[in-house]
Amino acid sequence: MNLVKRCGRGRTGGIPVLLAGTLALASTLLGGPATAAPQGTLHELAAAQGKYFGSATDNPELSDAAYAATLGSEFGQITPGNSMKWDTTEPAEGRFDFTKGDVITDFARQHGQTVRGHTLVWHSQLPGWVAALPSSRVEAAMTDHITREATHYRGAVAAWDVVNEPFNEDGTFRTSPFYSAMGSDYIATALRAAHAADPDAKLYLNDYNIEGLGAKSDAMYALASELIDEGVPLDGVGMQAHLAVQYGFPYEMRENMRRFAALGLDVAVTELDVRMQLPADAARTATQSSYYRQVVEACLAVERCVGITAWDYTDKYSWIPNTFPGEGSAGLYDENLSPKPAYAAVRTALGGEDSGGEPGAIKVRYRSGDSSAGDNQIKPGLQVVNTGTTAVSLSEVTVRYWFTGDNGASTYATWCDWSPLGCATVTHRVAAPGSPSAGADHYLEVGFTGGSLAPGASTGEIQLRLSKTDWSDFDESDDYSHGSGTSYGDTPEVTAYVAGDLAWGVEP
Ligand code: 9MR
Repeated sequence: MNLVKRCGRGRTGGIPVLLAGTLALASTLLGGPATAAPQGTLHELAAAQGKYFGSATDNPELSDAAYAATLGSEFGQITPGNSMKWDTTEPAEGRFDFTKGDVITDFARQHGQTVRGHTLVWHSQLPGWVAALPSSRVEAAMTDHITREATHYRGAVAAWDVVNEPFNEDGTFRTSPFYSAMGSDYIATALRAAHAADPDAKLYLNDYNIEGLGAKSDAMYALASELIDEGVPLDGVGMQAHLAVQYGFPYEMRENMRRFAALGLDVAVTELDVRMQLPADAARTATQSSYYRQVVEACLAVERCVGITAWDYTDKYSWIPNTFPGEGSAGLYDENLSPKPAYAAVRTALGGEDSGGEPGAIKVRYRSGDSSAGDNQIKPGLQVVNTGTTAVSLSEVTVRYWFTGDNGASTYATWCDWSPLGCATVTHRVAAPGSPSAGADHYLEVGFTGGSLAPGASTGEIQLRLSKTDWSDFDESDDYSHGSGTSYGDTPEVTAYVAGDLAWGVEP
């Protein structure tokens, strides 16, 4: 059941914003524990934070009942991947066909979703007749196209990608029939025509590789500033966010969003996916989850970021394998429509529980690898086990083994002697808590550079070792986490954390 009622068009991007805090309130009214993370769909979780969470879709996919069910229930916003593009809506000059787009807006209406219209002016998926026009006729053709389409969808489309992908990678304007005919003025002309046709729609410029700071986003920033100065109707900038694990996360995404917001613009993540080289392995999957999480965190951190749209939500209908041979697995759901670790990461980032119930359900098993509790080394053996029903991203997991330094140097050396994951993926260091407690004035902190732990899976034994740099002896017998058992057992005195939150054990 959808607990949240949608209100009318909100200030934020013209996309109806769900009542922030409604979920928290409902949970309190229903007697839920005050600390419990909210349940709900991705969109409900986003809406509780004043954002939407949406997905692209396309007409052929809607006949897939299982696909359509999740599209209709989990997402509060949809974008037609193809059905509102020029080649579909005006395949021949003056012959308009809105049939496919209407199917999308009908679906949205039936499911209480908002629609981002995509896209009015784009160099691609442009019918041949536009490119064949003499320059002198391009402006009229463009304004006519915009006027007819934006008028048709008035009231059904909350925000338009008026101009899509106007820039080259180096920040110069991309050549297109529109640029060739009108220079960069075509952008202001297009925005004015869209505003005249639908004064209530929020009007966006949309592009890829503008998520981080860089030459291309600088160009978009300069263009947006200029349009605003000239009083051109521009409401927002769409960052497509077609990310890839092999290319790194966009540089300073949050800061980049903030500078557009400071111009008085909304920002939307419009086409999010995170592709990888196939086959997907644990490390790539974990990196993907972390990219999805970081996008959500960036959007949550910037008030004018109105929402996020996945392009599309499932690998079953992703555009990636056709365009990037050998790459894929870019979506939140797999080809069988099952949520992937990235889905859990997004839920968690939105403030929800993962679908396993417990946020990052893990436990630690420990044994002492030490024959003597009074020598100059401590040798814990640790295993982290996923006790939940969804994968846990190991890069978010840390484990603390608590001990006392006793007398002698207070600097330490640490080693990973063996791990089936490879010691290169295991990080280790000694740190001191803010205030020492009995048996615990230091802890050995163990982490992971990447990887993913499937439900029920264990990291296997990680053999660790630490000493003081002056090699003086320890007295381990009073250490909080120390045990003398030489076979593995669940050990709450060795604590574990997911994304910094205590997930296992009892701290000293
Ligand atoms: O998802 C769309 C895919 O089905 C089409 O084949 C493709 C053709 O260019 O366009 C895809 O969507 C694009 C979007 O309109 C603009 N940004 C890039 C997207 C991926 O190509």
